[in-house]
Amino acid sequence: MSVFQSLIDVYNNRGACYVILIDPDNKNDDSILSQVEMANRSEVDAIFVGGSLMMDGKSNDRVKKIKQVAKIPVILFPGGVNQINSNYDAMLFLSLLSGRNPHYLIGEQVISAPIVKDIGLEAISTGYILLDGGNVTSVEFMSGTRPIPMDKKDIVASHALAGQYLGMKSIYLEAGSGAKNHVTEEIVEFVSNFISIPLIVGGGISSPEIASKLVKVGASIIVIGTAIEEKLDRMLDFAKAIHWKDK
Ligand code: 1GP
Repeated sequence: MSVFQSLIDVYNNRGACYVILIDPDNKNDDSILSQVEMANRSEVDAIFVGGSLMMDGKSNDRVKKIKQVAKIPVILFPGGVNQINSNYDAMLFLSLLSGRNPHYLIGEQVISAPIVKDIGLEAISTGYILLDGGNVTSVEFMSGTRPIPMDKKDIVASHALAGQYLGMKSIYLEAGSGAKNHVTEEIVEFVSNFISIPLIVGGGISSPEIASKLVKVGASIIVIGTAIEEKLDRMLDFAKAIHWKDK
């Protein structure tokens, strides 16, 4: 079974899928393995690994360690083509649909595609939509693209539907890591009713209560990074909120 299918099975059975984001940068060197061990014990369904910038050359070694310890799929959430390697179970094959920078719409993808084929990595085609979470995010700065204002739900939904019609397998609504404002319930509900492919939602989801509201209005996969980075014991609370159909 593909990694993507395993995620679909989880949200079909449990209401939504729970993913944590780990940044394999040197700032997290001491905490990475404890995050993975806690994820193994906390009903996390998959680990996204990625970041906009790596400050040393050891990120691939850290990914290898994550993969050795993880009992759940490890999925690359790439900040760039340089992060692709064979230690992952799959990758989000992203196109930054909300931007008008051709390099992030198709340029990086053309460079990556032959490498992904050579490695044999499962590519999960994903339309990536950046929303304005109230602060300038790394993605906005690094990609040179503007986020969509949070009150423009028609524009957000149109981008998502364009991604679906282009044949993408999922849509990622991103407020940015550490965002002040997460993607609103109103947008999640509107977009999830507008499209018929899975909806990944992340950025600034700071509590299980917020996660619970977002899954109930249609988020298929919730991504949590910052909120559990320094409070590993909250991981299970998020799991209970996200797997909302569990008895
Ligand atoms: C970023 O959606 C993820 O791409 C996670 O964001 O770190 O704010 O949880 P946070």
